[in-house]
Amino acid sequence: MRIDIITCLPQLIESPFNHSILQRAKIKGLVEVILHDLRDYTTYKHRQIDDYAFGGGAGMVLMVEPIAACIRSLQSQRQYDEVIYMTPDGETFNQKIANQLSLKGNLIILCGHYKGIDERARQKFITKEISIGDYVLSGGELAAAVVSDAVIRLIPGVLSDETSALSDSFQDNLLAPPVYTRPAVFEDLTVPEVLLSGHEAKINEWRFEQALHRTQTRRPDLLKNFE
Ligand code: 6GU
Repeated sequence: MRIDIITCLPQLIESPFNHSILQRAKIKGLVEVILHDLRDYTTYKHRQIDDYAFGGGAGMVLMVEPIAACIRSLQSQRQYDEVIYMTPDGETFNQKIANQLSLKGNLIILCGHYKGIDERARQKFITKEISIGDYVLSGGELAAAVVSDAVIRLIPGVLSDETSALSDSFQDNLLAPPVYTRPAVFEDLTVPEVLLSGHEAKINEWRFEQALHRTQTRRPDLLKNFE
């Protein structure tokens, strides 16, 4: 998979891709993440990429031309499956959308900033609009990193069997069960006996019951989608 991220603040999203699982995915050649600085695509003086909103109002709007130039330059080099715009008024991101995106080959993710982007950029280029939840961020960069992380870890080969995405919370609309490691006794707290038993069937049954109980008590809304 190849993900091209367009932003006016590339430094803001560099780090998440250079550590841990996402870094390993890059080194293994399973994903390429390329950051593009929108300012490299403007023809305005002083690398300007935003301007006042027509009709007035507070806040600057990203101009359509640098966005068009950047997306067209990328699209002239390869086919993209989706051109995603990160915006609080997009579809709320979830595991199902992550699963769908993980099957794609090439993605463009455009990060908005300031008061948003010129509506005509959305009309002409954007195929999918994603929000990561009902709260407002200063820009789309952190949201783009969240979406990329959720998608990349689902690409076959990125996770080992041990960390398999199949046992994640939400993958089957159940929250994950509690987990324990050494020591078996910490102060007044012990590890549930069954986990020390070595009885795999019983352990799996216990984990499923715990997952179900957690979901019932914390996120009963998920159970109506339970498969
Ligand atoms: Cl994608 N962008 C911004 N600016 N705020 C958000 C968001 C995106 N998703 C939730 N809040």
